[in-house]
Amino acid sequence: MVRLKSVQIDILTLFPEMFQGPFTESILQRAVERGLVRVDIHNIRDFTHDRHHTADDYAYGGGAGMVLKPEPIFEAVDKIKESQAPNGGDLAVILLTPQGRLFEQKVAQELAVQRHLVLICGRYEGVDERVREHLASDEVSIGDYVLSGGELAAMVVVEAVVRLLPGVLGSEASARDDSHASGLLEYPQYTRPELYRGWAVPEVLLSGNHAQIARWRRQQAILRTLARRPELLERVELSLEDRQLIDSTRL
Ligand code: 6GU
Repeated sequence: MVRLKSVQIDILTLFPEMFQGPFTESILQRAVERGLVRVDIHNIRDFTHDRHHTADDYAYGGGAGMVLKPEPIFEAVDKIKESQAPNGGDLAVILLTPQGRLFEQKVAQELAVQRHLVLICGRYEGVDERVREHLASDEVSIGDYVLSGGELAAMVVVEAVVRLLPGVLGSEASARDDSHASGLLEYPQYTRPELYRGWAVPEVLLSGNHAQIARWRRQQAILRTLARRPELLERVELSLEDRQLIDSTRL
């Protein structure tokens, strides 16, 4: 068996407790136990030096809302760089912010080849601009809606990235066939019973004809994507047969 090098993920947050539940469940926990990934949560407040552990302050120029101070964030990343560097010291520092680039499967795949990720959870009101300019190598948002902080976004990123790491999922095929992995939504899935409340499983899936099943699934994935997320089709490589199927729905 090939020994897979573990991926290191460090998360900087003001609310470390938020990560307790989600990170001790299911796939992620298993990946950690198998040594495929290591996740360390750091409290930004631990890198403050004043008596009150001040992590935020008023905005210069005025206005409502507090701004995360740069010093504790820079110092936390410095310490991570010093004490770790287990993977050659190359690390991607990602700021979670609604201003970031949209997190899509493509971005998850990009991050999944990194050996060391540092995720900084911003707060909605703001992070000192020098963090973005001089510390973060990337900024990511999980969608066009407002969260109070980057914590849930960081969990989303970790979940999406970790399941792409080699050895994490039971079968490599299940990640490959996922909705969005191919650029298409996933085809319909059925399990037993064959007939439930009068609703039957499509005949083709019981046929044992693997070529026909693959063809049906491709068609279903295309039709479903066309119906629900037509804009996704523009980015997918389509065969002549795929195009004919799409054209036939437009008649
Ligand atoms: Cl990464 N942070 C916050 N605060 N809100 C968001 C987000 C991130 N992504 C979508 N909304």
